[in-house]
Parts: sequence; structure tokens; C-alpha cells
Amino acid sequence: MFNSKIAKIFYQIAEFYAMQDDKFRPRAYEKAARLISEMEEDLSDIYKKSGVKGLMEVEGIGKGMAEHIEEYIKTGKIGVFEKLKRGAPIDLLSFEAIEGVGPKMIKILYEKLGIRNVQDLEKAARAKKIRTLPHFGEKTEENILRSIELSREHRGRFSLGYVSPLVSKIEKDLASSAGVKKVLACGSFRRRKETVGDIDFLAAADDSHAAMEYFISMPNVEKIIARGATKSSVRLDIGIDADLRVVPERSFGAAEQYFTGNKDHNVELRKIAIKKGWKLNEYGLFDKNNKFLTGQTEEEIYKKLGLDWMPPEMRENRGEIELAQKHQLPKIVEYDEVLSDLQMHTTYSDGTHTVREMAEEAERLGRKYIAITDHVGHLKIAGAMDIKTIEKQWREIEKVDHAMNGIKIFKGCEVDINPDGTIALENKYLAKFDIVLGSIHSNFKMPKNEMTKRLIRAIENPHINIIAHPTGRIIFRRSGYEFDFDAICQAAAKNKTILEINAYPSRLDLNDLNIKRAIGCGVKLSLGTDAHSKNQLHYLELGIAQARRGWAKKKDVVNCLEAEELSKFLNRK
Ligand code: DGT
Ligand code: CA
Ligand code: CA
Ligand code: ZN
Repeated sequence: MFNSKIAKIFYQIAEFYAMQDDKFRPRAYEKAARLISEMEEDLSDIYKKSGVKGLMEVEGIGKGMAEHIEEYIKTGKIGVFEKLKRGAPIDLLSFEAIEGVGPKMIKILYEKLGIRNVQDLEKAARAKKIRTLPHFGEKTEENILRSIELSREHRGRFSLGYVSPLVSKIEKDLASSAGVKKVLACGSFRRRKETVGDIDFLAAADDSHAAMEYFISMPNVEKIIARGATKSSVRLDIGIDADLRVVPERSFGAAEQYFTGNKDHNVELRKIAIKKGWKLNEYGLFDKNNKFLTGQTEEEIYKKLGLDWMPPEMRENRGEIELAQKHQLPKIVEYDEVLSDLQMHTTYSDGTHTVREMAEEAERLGRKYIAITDHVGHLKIAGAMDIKTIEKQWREIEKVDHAMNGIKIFKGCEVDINPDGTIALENKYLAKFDIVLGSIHSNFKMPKNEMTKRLIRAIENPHINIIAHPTGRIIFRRSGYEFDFDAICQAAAKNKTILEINAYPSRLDLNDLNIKRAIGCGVKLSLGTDAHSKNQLHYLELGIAQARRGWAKKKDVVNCLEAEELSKFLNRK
């Protein structure tokens, strides 16, 4: 998409300016890059309609940036960016996935060792050259190598939140092409896995021709990898590959099941069919004489095999097949049972929208209540509020809450957990919030037992209601700090401290497996988007999906409580 191209360039411009120690421009370009990548409207459309002026009305885009965009539309290049690249010919995007390697470090690496990309960096680290630089040392060298390994594990995968908007759009467009009766994106996307390797579109049509033609000539196709009558593969412009399979309508359920997977789940299911003397494939369930038994819907397939149907999020061969055979599947939380969003930021700290703007958008999305949770404590870069500002925000929240009838707003905050487990704001202030989230934002590299103690002490604090993004992992970038997860769950259950499922696409923390473990210990979970702008409030769906993948039930998720019930629950602590 055009926006993601511009966003990528702005992100690199920000990094180049950061390398030059520019005080103001890195943040401005970074913010613009973020806002642009989240926009629904295409910048090139805006430009076509209303020129540079129209672009300048977009949030975060000033005159200079609007002119860059015009230049890019007209010439395919941005002069400033080309000049910056000539000054330091570095492949900045290649470093994007390497945790701990920021612009300042890249600058030194380039100037002292001529490192221009991750391959150079790895070579230098393996040759033990990094440690020879002033202030770098062996430890940094090891960390760099570990980060490179981590990024390699994820190579070629994309975060669910990143691909979601485009996948939904293609689903809709495909569905309206001639002769197409049904469309569904299957595979890991349908299972709502946190990252996806490729997208597996499936369509039902008696004549596959129109659907195929449409698919390979969509505006988002960068190149065609393979084309055929019933199966084609393309590379989309956001970088990910997509397949389309077209099957007759009577096979749609079978194909849906087959292409949703996962593979291990399918293998087990096929074994069950074989035991009955049958055959299961993407065209249907067949008896030993190859007679078609069923295939139109997934429900029929599972039923015929003696199993209850289960949501795609559960199909990971983690025990669901046995339970489905015994008709004992847990009833996992439904998307519409979640009433609220319990983490978001506003202009009071590092968010881009006001309390009112966030509340209005949340209401539009159907939330019944929200918690505004701006930073308090040490995070000065994230604009942590002082006491005066907090009190001002409370008055504003009360005013907006009073003025809006459709939604209730809780006064919340996200406060830092100090290295020793104490909290970065005094108890007498914490006591005045409706809801308090405690987070670890610094000193990630502590010994395991110290980190466990740190978290338990925070969990035991009577004013901490929720531990936010409990493991600290960032998908593709950071594996999270080390601690004893089961000990944390036990302490959380005992102290009625909630663990968060942070729904931000690069966090999804707790993840599916940890959610399952936490529930097993009797821990309650909360959902929060951690939205830093109103365009991120729809991420809630991603968090609910992970809750479902972790088999959470309605009773496990506090966001399913009505607002008054939640208040009571919080006050019980
Ligand atoms: P991904 O794309 O790596 O995120 O993961 P998936 O699960 O989307 O895997 P993908 O795209 O390779 O295949 C889509 C589905 O097709 C997969 O979930 C199950 C099915 N499938 C793929 N290969 C096999 C296979 O060898 N046997 C069976 N039974 N099913 C398969
Ligand atoms: Ca796939
Ligand atoms: Ca695939
Ligand atoms: Zn945080």
C-alpha cells in the first residue's frame, strides 16, 4: 500500500536524523510514520483529491512532509531521503528487527567498522571486532548476536495485526467477484496466530476463472508467483505471500477445515477418518468406495467423525481433539462478550488523542466502558504525569464521563514497577485511581529470581490491580525478561491481581500458551489495547483472539464484567 511505503521512508528519515543527533525531527518523522501506517485512507487518494493542502490536514503531517509525499508521487523519490542515504549508505531497514541496535549505535558501527547492514554486523560480531570499540565490550557483542538469532527465527513471518486490514479487504473484494459464493482467509490467519507466514484464501465457485483473474490482478499484487485454474500464489505489496484455492461449493467446508489446520490437528483428524475406513481431504469426507459422505460445512465433517465443532483458534493439537470426541470442549470467550478496553494512553502522556477523542472512538466501537491509563512514575520520555497533571486529568475524565451517556470511563494509570518491586508513585496517590496497572519498563536484565521477587512484590501491593504486559516480550524484537512464570501466577491468583493480555499487535502479552497456564492457576485476565491513538482501539480483537487461543472462558476475563461488577472486583483487593 502507498501509505506503508511512505511510512517506511519516514521511519528511515527519522533514524538518519537521530544518527545526526537532531533533537526534534526524529520524533516528528517517527510519529508521522506511525500515524500514516495506521490510516485507513490512502495518502495518494488524498493528494489526488486535495493536493498538498489536503495532506497537511492529516494528523502528524506538516508542510515539509506533505511536500515530500507530493515529490514521491511525482518522481518516485524524496530528495531529502536520497541525500541522507548518500551521506551514510546504510541499510537501516535491515537493522529494524535487531533489538538494542539503535541509530546511535548504528552510527558508531558504520563510522568505526564500516558496517552497513545486519550481515556486516554479524560478521564483525563473530570476528569479535565489536568488543574492541570504546564502550561496547563483550557483553554488547553477545547481545547483538543473540538479537540477530532471534530476528532470524521470525524471518518471513508477519504480525497478525499488520496483515489483518489488507486480508479483510481482499476477502470482501474477492467475495464480490463474479460467480464467487463464499470466501474465507484460512490457515494461521483464521486461527488468529500471533504471526502468520502466508495467507491462505479459499473461495467457493463453480467457475473459478473470474475469481482467479481478479486475484492475480488485484492492485495490491506485487508479483505473481504461480497461476493456475484452481490455485494461484502472489506476493502482496506489504511483503507477504497469498494463495487462493477455489473449490466447488459442496467441498467448501472440507477445504475450510483442511486449509485452516493446523497441520498436526489435521493429521489427527485424518487418523480418525482412516480408523473408520474413510478418507478425508480438501474435497470432502469419502467412504471406502470413494462415495462422497459430506463436505459442505465444517460442522458436518466434525460431526460425521464423532467430534464437536470447535473454533479455529483452538485447532493447534493441544488436546482439543480428545475433548471434542468426549463432547467436553470448554466454552471459550466470545468476541462480543468483551465489554471494555482497560489500557490506553492520551495526550496526557505519550498518546496522540484526547480523553474525549479516545472515549468517542471506543464508544463507536461498541465498548461499554474504558480505562484511561496514562503513564505515571519515571517514564519521562513517555511523558509520565506529575501529581498536578494527574489531578487535572481526573477532572477532565469526570467531565467527559458525565457528558457521554453511552460509555463509562475509569480513572486509571500505568505506573512503573521499580527494580526492587516497589512502585514509582506513593500509595496515597495510587489509592485515588479507579484502576492501577503496574508495568516493568526498565532494568529488564535482572537475574531470574530477582525478577520474580520484583514482580511478586508488585503483585502483593494492594493498589496494583493489573500487571500490564507481564512478560515484556516484543514480537520479533525481544524475548521478554526471565522470571518464574508459575510463581507469578500463584501470587497473582492469591492476591487477586489481574494479569493483562496486552492486545497491541507487537506485544500480545500474555501469549496463548501463557494464558492457558495462568488460567490453570486461577488467575483473572484483563484485556487492554495499549492504544496510543484512537486508530489503535480496534486492536482489542487481536487480544480476544489470543484469549480464545489460550482457552479463556468468559469468567476468566474481567472485561466481560459489567462496569459496576468490575469496580466491586477491584475494590475487593
Ligand atoms: P503459516 O502460514 O506458517 O503461518 O501457517 P499455516 O498453518 O497457515 O500453514 P500453511 O500456510 O503452510 O498451510 C495452511 C494449512 O494447510 C495448514 O494449517 C494445514 C494445511 N496443510 C498444509 N500442509 C499440510 C499437510 O502436509 N497435511 C495436511 N493435512 N494439511 C496441511
Ligand atoms: Ca498460511
Ligand atoms: Ca500457505
Ligand atoms: Zn507499558
